[in-house]
Amino acid sequence: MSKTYKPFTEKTVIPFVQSLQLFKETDPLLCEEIGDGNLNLVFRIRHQETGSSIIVKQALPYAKVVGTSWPLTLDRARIEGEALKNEYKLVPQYTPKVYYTDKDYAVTVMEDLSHLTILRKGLIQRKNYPNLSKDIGHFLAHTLFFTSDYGLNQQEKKLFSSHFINPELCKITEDLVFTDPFFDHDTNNFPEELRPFIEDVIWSDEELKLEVAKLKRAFLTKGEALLHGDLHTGSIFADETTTKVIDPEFAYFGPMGFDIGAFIANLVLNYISQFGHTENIEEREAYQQFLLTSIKETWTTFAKEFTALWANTKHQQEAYMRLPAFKEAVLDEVFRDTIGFAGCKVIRRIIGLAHVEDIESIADEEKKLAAKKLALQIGKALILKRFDLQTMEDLIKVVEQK
Ligand code: SR1
Ligand code: MG
Repeated sequence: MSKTYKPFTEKTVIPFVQSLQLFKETDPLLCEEIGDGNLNLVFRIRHQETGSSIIVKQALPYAKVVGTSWPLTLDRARIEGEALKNEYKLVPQYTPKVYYTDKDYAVTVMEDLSHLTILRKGLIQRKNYPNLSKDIGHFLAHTLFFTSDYGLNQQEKKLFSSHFINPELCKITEDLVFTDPFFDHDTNNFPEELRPFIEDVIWSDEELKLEVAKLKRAFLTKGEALLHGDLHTGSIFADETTTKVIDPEFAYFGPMGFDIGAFIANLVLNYISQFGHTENIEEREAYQQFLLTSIKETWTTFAKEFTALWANTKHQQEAYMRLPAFKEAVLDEVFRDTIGFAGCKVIRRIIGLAHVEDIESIADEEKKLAAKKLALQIGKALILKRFDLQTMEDLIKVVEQK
């Protein structure tokens, strides 16, 4: 029998976690709602004496960032729970442990990662993340390979993909990433001073629109692997040694390059934002170098790991995998998709509904505007030049030369 959904409050969530036996009834518990994302409630419940804590994430039946006028399926909580469990099976070192899920209450109860920092915030503060790119490259290779037809049996993949039919969240991406920013749409959100630049550089460019249409088509039709679906730097917790990926509620079977491109786009956005965050040129350049190296290493780690998994006959699910040229062809296509999707993701964060703190927190208004223009130029170049670039060094040159 289904239970009745109701959004929890800081008070009502406590008896709920007690009923799960995650804490005792007599435990002194403190609860705080800490959700700062666009969609959900996030409660942290902490034992005041032992300090042990858990997270209860609950989906709201609408998009929090807009309000009740934008209804949104609660099924995304089930999808997130299933995606997290799958990721935990494949890459436990990069995944929070899930303790409990409940699709009626649209709840995921999981490990508290508050000892780590949300990566976006750390990058804005120019924190050091020596393991980040290797960790994310590894995360991407394993989650994508083992849910693709190369690492997962064709029958199992087809059946498994039925758990991740995610039409409403995919529609958000289709609109907010691939469509609205490329037209004068009412969901867009940008300062009026930027309008002439957007009209000139983005909206009036038919060649650009054609390439974005092709990338949107890939997002709509290419069910290569189970994606995280929203792998930006706000979906990652990290410190100098540990990296954890959270929030896969946008998970669906899509093109592998979409996840890789999302992560790279957010490093590019942080790179651009650093022009507005510090006057200290040496410090800025050193950090920007770290970001560019991280972009390169994310791809090289992904490609190396993916190649190793592919070469291991124990994992091979597809007859044509024995052709070395086939792997090269697959990786080449993923590379081009990655760059194109990264370009779309950069542009959507400047013109579209949802922005990033990296850019928005630039204090100087002129520098902020300059950063937005630079981001649009880089995003556009990535989309248009994706078939000319051969390596991530070429992509880095595009970012540096704009
Ligand atoms: C209405 S949701 C806006 C954005 O937030 C999420 O993190 C996704 O990126 C989505 O596009
Ligand atoms: Mg999210």
